[in-house]
Amino acid sequence: MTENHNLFVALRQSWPDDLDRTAVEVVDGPGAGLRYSWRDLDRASAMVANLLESLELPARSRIAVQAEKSVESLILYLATLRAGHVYLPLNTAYQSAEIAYFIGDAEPAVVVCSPGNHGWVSRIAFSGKTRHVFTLGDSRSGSLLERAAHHSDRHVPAVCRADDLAVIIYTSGTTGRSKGAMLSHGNMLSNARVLRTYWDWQPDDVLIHALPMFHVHGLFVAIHGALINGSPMLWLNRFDPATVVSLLPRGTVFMGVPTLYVRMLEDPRLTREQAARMRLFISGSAPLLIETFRDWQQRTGHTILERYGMSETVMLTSNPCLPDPRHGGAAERRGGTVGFPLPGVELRVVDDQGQAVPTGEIGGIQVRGPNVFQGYWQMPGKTAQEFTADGFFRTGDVGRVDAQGYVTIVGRSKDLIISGGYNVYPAEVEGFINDLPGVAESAVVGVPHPDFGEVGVAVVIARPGARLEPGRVIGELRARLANFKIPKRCFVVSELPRNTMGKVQKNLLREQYKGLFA
Ligand code: MLC
Ligand code: AMP
Repeated sequence: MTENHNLFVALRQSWPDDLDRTAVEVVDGPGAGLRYSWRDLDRASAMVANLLESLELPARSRIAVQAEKSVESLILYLATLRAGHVYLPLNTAYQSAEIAYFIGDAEPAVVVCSPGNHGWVSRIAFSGKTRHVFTLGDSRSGSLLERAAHHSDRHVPAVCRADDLAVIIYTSGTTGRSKGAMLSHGNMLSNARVLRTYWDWQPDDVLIHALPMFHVHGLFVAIHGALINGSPMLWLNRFDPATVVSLLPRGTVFMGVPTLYVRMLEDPRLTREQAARMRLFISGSAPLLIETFRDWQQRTGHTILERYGMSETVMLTSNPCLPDPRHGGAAERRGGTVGFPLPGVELRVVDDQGQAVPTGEIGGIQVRGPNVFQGYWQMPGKTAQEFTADGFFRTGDVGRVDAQGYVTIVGRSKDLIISGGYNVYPAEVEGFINDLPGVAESAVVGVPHPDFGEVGVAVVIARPGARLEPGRVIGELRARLANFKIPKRCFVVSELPRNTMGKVQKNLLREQYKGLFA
């Protein structure tokens, strides 16, 4: 018989024998207090999978989802895997121009959106190749669940190969065009299995889940971690530092981007006693400042474990949870580093000619392994460019590996701002600014920010004779772009610094504005 590599099957195998135990307890929002058992997840995902099958979609159809975080959206994710289709999560902050691009590019057969957005989302979807638009609210409302209610709660998972697509995650592009990173069932399963061992998941672990579920961190690292270990989750639809701090005595594992740790440190109730039952705090998606790492250690007695990954590769490196025999039993979680390449991940640091640099020297990070994606959706040229002849993926991150094997990220060769754990590509924002009336040119740069780590600042030149108000520029962008991409400040200037080739010197702008939010 063919082996089934469907990720859902592997996750499901790890659930407890007693399916009536709690799998998810909702802590906030309209469903606060609700408990979902493992049986509930199983039955409800079967019903939604049967609904998807009743639509008689072509195999591996894209199911695009822009819905508020809820346990039902988790169920929809599991149902999509079960039915062998391809899940395409979209940030709830995306506005219509962004959604129109993703739907036009991915051509999903099904779009699921919040009830409040149904009007404009369905207009976009039906003007393309989408045949079905369902709604899903955060209070168990909407047409998706209404329709699923008529379907059986038993379902045999679709048979998938390891390299069959399971998910497409859009990552913004350096040229402004977003690229859909295609991840297979095998990519995600290999990573989930490695992390289960490397982070020493325990039978009695309880995950506090407070991240959004439309990106790799909240969806794959956190949810797969709990589901492949059969561990329950304390579920927050929105991150709130006070709520997480109050939950610490009931949890054992927490995952966050650095902003979450910065905000929790501001809560005076964060103490050693409060965090005494916790086993593991994990940080990633953006650099964790050494001050945050130390403050956390001092306040809670716990050493945050920092790890590094990306949408195209899921997780790549991690500080050790247990002594790592591959590195002489090193057990230290070293602040400022992202730890060791995970078992099975090959990582090398190269110079501009692609030659490996000596230990400790800085260069471009390249990676290879079973976790590395299948390529960019419908961009074979771009995909080919990002891989070396021997199959390593060029991450666009710049770093070094020390003599003990610890990897440190020192920067990025890609022009990328990471704000509160979300990626913002300056070229995309500049494109929108340049389209505004009265704008001749613009440059967007990232500057340090105490809460978000880094935020965008726009520097704009007006057309001759035009008068530009910084506040108006920002106001116009709000209607067009996801809120986290909006520059926090805008300056109208008469010229931009340029090098002899005429290229804008963004390093000088970064230097000039670096103290804005100090
Ligand atoms: C919100 N705002 C942001 C922002 N989030 N500004 C810059 N950067 C951000 N990340 C702004 C809004 O525009 C708004 O501004 C104001 O803050 C309040 O919005 P909000 O939605 O109420 O914010 P809040 O709920 O406080 O959200 C902050 C946050 C959120 C940190 C909780 O951004 C978050 O959940 N980040 C996690 C991102 C994540 O999961 N990344 C993983 C990527 S995967 P205004 O002006 O409109 O009031 C990846 C791979 C890997 O990178 O390795 O993991
Ligand atoms: P994304 O495209 O959203 O998956 O973002 C991936 C990028 O986030 C990586 O290429 C890195 O630049 C960055 N990143 C992830 N984790 C870390 C980390 N621990 N430290 C520094 N940068 C990180």
